[in-house]
Amino acid sequence: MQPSLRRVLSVAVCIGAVTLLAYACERPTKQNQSVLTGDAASRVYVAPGSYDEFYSFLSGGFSGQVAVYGLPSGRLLKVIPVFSQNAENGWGYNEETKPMLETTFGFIPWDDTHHTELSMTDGVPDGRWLFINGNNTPRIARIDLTRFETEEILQIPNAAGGHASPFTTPNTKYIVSATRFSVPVPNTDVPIDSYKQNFKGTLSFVKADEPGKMDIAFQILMPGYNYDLGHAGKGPSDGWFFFTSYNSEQANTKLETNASQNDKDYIAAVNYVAAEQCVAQGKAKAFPSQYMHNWMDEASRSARTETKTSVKMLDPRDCPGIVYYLPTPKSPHGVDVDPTGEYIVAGGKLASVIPVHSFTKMKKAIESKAFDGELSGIPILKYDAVMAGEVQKPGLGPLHTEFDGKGYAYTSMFISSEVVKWKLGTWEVVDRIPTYYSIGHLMIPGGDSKKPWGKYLVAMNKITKDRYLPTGPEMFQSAQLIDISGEKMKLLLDFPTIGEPHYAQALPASMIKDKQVKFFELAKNTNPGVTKSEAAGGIRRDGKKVHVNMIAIRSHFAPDNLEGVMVGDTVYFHVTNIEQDWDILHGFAVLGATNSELILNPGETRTLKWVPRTPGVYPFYCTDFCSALHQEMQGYVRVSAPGSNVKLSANISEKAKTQLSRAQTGAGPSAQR
Ligand code: RUQ
Ligand code: CUA
Repeated sequence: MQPSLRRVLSVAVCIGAVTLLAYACERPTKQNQSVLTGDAASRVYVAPGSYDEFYSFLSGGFSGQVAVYGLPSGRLLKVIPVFSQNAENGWGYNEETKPMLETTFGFIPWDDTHHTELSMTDGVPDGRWLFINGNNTPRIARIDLTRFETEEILQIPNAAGGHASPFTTPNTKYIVSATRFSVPVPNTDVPIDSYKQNFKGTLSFVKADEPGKMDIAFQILMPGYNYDLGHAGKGPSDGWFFFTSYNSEQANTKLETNASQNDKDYIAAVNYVAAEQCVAQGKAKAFPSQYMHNWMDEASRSARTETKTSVKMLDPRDCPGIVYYLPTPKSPHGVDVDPTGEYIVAGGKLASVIPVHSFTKMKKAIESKAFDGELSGIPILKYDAVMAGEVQKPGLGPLHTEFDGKGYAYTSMFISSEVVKWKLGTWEVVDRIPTYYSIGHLMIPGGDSKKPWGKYLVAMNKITKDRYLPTGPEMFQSAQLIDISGEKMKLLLDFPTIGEPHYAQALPASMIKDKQVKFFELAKNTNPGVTKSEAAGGIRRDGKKVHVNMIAIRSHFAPDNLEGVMVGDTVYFHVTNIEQDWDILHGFAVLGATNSELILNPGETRTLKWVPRTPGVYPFYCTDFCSALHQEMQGYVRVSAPGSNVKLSANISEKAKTQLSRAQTGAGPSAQR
């Protein structure tokens, strides 16, 4: 849900909901609350020093990042910078990470992250990677879960609004991305009202099983609708992918009304195994497309970037049998496949029921050609031939569904602000619980996989209103933890969240907590600016560029006095944290720098670019309180007027002198240079 729509709808929503469904936007009564509080407190209490049971990964929405919370406590463990520059640790500001944010549109310091997705093996989260989409400038990022850092970003060409992304196939062979906004493909200058003739959608299948090697395997050219969300089949439906679409009206203005005309829009069911075969048979066309691929080189911890120039584009007309349309009521949003792989659940934002399709019926309907015509060469299956059932009177505004692995489904109802629990197969509603307020996504750990850990559910709410101490016109979004272990859902905890979380993923902490990298090995650091010992530090001029090689260790920088820099120079501080110990970080900041600080992981080199404008003496210091003498961890750079004859020099510490003389007499480990 976009912020503007969110804001417009929110008011209507809560007013509407209060009158329509009195329980929806009410606060619990005092009495209720204390009963709830007593029991709930013990369920979410994680004693100081103890660990949470689950890691949960919430998208940061318009913050562009991912936030990691422990469950059940709701404690914020980390913000992982992805698509937005992060001044807190220099992501996207230092020279090593800037290339990660390069695109064919240039350097982009921000994006809107919507959906987190854990890598899977045989349809179950395996704890290797977390993927996240950039919605505004379509991209997919891979985060390595041994270090909680973004390691790779792939741009998606021929698309705009990478919303139906980054959902995975059961073995993470592919991650998908589909166009939210159809655009001319290739994008050219045409009248906007030529939408119906010129605008197209694309479904991208991205090869994802090898770190550092993400690439577009192929794209499928689709009618110009808005593609919204997707989920892979599993078990019997393995090999298929399902994407919701809306705006089958192909409106290009006032979509609010114009794209809500048709009674049904479509879920596109894609047989990607058949598509792969068509590609192998040469039925895809080489389609000139510029897009960038950025990745972290492991040894230098520096980003690399390459520009690709072509994709393989498949037109369903050239490859019959790869896409079918499942008619689905009223502008469907989410599409979720149950753990058995048989049921495909749609969230028709404006529908009065939750429609569920059957994969078995879909296969039969395809065999018996139970079609209702076709669109751009894509057969439309008959609604009655594919429908498994409809959940009646679920509430208002169904968006997303997750599963507990015990035969129940849980759907978020945006307009009536509640989670509705219903039974797969009988389609009866068995329980409902209000959320505060206007729930978007919901998440059960593993709840989109073959084996959900169906103990908790997290509701991610768009509107917080009166739930926390007020903080001016804008309140944080909020998450609510709900116990789903029993027959009745129980609200346990509220916690505020950064940005606007859309989707989330979670897994048991035991799967990844002992695999964490504690520091990077200095001996293996191949960053061209690395300094591996105090004696190796120094300063070097290369025309108007000055390179400083410096180490950081408790509690000093070496060298720490630099002279001979002139106005007109560009200075690169290559700082290496030579600590080899867990969680011992240093920072680096210099007076007047127009970017952020550096934060240095142990064993890592980071480079700060600095252009001094006036002569003077400029201090630098460590920004991360690392030791008792952290406040002593500082130094100076002297900057002279252009053409000055101050000699370029870097002081050398006593320790470095000893290291050097030992090296000269062969009495110890040699200084590395
Ligand atoms: S979408 S709730 Cu990306 Cu549902 Cu936001
Ligand atoms: Cu190093 Cu503070």
